[in-house]
Amino acid sequence: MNHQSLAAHWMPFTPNKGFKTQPRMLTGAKGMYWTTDDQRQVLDMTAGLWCCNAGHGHPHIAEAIARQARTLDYAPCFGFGHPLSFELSERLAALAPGNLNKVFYTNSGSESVETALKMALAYHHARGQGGKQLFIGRERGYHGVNFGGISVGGITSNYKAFGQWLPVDHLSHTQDLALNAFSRGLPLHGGVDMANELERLIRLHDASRIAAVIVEPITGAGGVLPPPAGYLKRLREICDRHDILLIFDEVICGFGRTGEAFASQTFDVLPDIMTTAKGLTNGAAPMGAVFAGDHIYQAVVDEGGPGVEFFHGYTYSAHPLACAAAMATLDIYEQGGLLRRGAQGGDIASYFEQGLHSLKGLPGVIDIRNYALLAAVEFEPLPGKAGASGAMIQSAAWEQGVMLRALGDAVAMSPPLIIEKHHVDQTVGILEQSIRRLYG
Ligand code: PXG
Repeated sequence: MNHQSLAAHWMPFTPNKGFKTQPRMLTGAKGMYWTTDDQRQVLDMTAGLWCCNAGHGHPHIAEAIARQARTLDYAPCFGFGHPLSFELSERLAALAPGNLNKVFYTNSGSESVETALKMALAYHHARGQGGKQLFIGRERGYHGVNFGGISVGGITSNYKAFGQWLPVDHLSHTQDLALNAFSRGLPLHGGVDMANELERLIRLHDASRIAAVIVEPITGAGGVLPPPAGYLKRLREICDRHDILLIFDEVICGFGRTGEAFASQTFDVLPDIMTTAKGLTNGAAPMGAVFAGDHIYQAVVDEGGPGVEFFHGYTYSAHPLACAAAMATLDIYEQGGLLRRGAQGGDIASYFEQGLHSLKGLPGVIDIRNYALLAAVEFEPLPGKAGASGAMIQSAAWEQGVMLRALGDAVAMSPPLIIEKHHVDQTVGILEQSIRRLYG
């Protein structure tokens, strides 16, 4: 492929000019490996973009999508239905914790976040509390790229050119290297104190103005930050005390990433609304799902007036091909016990943890953190090039046959849940070489 032919595609979240002079092309994928255009096999330690939890190229999913395309390619979802979306919803509600029994479909994590924020506003409005319109997000939180998501999100580069168009404030992020560097599993220190910052924000803004708090149970794109012990429970307690909804953005954490179907189960904290996408279809079709508690549905729908109760939805909500992909994906997750395979303290997560923490002491490594099958290694910023080292380590690892995710001065890993020990060995070996090459 000559470089001229790359000109028309404006690529997302990519240094376009850099990519087009040095393209990295993926042409196939199977199990744990990508095939590249120069016929290399590259180990996928990122599950695509945190989404291919069952590994790539599963024939059961491919066949389900193909069969569905031949049977019912599309069905309008406003005022009409198709049986598969109801079947899928029953299955998802059974998998979800507590009273998160109502499922609303979107096409992405970003749309799931917008949907959850609107559900929160609709809930308060329906209960005569329309003044509750402010959202509390968190520094370094990633909630997609639409205007609501970048407002509650806490990654400056994602909103600085676009603004924050919702009334918002943000909790501090939870990374504290002085307290918790090189933690294995949940960081042990400071969780309750960090969550208590929410009390201060409530005093500042007043509970009568606050609709919801939205956090990722484990911060993902902001650097893989497992919550310090006690943090999420404390957030829940404070929200309950002030009639503030708690939204968990489980777009990355959902579908087995933390060793249960959902992180709310792993950490035993039940949100009012939960956003998902990614692993829902194993990345094979675009789809998101928002899980709402029965109380949300009851206030907005059951007790709503006649006619449309929630003025929200997408042309492709509950798209038949995506529903088919999700059903087949759930089959695979269930058959292999895959959703629990990566649990923290289990065989493969412990091996992963051991392997990564063996890199402690290498030059330039300032933190290693992990929970279940999520991990990050963080590097000292290079002089005059803060934020660049992750991409440099990523490039070096890519050349040696392992795909990592670069996040500023860190690399992140979120491998498919089918990962085996030899994949961990390969990754740790190549990481060590790449780090030595850069930091000598
Ligand atoms: N919420 C969370 C927690 C996410 O991680 C989204 C929402 C948005 O999902 P969509 O499907 O709209 O992309 C995400 C997505 C990265 C990276 O930097 C992370 C995501 C997407 C792309 C890249 O590693 N997360």
